Amino acid sequence: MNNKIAPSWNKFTDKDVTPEQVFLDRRRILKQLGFVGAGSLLSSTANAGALDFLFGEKEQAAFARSALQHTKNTQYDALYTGTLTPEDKVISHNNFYEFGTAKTDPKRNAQEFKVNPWELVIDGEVDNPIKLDYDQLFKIAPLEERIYNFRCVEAWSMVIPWLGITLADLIKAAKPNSRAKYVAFETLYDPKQMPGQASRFMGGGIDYPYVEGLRIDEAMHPLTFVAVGLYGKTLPPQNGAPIRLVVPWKYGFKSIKSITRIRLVEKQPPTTWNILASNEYGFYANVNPEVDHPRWSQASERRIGEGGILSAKRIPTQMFNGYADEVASLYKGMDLRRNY
Ligand SMILES: Nc1nc2c(c(=O)[nH]1)N[C@H]1C(S)=C(S)[C@@H](COP(=O)(O)O)O[C@H]1N2
Ligand SMILES: [Mo]
Repeated sequence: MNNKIAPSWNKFTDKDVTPEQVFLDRRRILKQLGFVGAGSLLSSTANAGALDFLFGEKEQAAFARSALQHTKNTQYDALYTGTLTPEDKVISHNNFYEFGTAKTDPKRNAQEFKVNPWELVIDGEVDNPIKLDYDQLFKIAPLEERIYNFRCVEAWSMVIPWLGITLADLIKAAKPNSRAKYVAFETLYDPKQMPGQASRFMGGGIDYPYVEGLRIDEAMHPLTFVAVGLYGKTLPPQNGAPIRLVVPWKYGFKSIKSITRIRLVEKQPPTTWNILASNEYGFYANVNPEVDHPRWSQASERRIGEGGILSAKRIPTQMFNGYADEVASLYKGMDLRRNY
């Protein structure tokens, strides 16, 4: 469809130093200038106005996150590599093209995003189609914390403590029937709130809404997670509030954010990055160090938040992102070079 438009992340491959490595955090600048201490300065309109040269108005209206009750599921802890990525990195280095294509855009542009009220519909090949409102998203099953490796196709990675439930628990509530062979996901479509949907340039040439899909056995796998939080609190909008997918053995673009619809279907559904550049991004998108992206190697990755300014600490990328023992059997007999 849009094969002639080069995906915007051409410009943002791992060769680039991320802006947050180069610029001091603005809060820290404020601190150094003596503005911050109590944090109360920012609630005064007069002072906030005086600080506009450092803080955009939107950044002053920081999205409120709530603590979430949860238990820790340590079952998969042996599979993550290295140490947790600091929270401030997880919530400031993002891909969420609905809010802009640069890594710092989502945090800057999403702070006023409204997640409540929300409606998530689960329908299609199911016996019990359901609609969940905002509060119900947190009550389908007890919330667990799971620490997972997270690997973007651009060859950067993080280790993130997510809060959520299995996708299987969510989907079972709708009672899929025997024709349900795939699961199709859709992100909210709301150009008034999502500037990348209102401008083809700002949105990286994607035809919105962003869509993703899984085979039913991938969707029902116990590793496949839907997150409603991270680091103990509800998700910030830049990470996909109020609810997003997390498939730890696949490249990050499969982990669709701010989901409004989950549809059980018979046929393999279209997926956003495959539509944009089918020779570069497949339906499966399993992390595989032996199958390079046409324009860069997938053999290693850069850990966000490790290695300090300008030093690009790289670690080897693992087959299925470290989850091969859990998921390799799903792909038995498949040619992983063809089904990238
Ligand atoms: N709706 C939507 N979901 C999305 C994206 C996006 O642009 N829009 N980007 C994907 C990509 S490429 C990655 S790497 C992850 C990034 O998740 P994070 O910002 O929470 O690290 O979100 C994925 N989900
Ligand atoms: Mo990504």
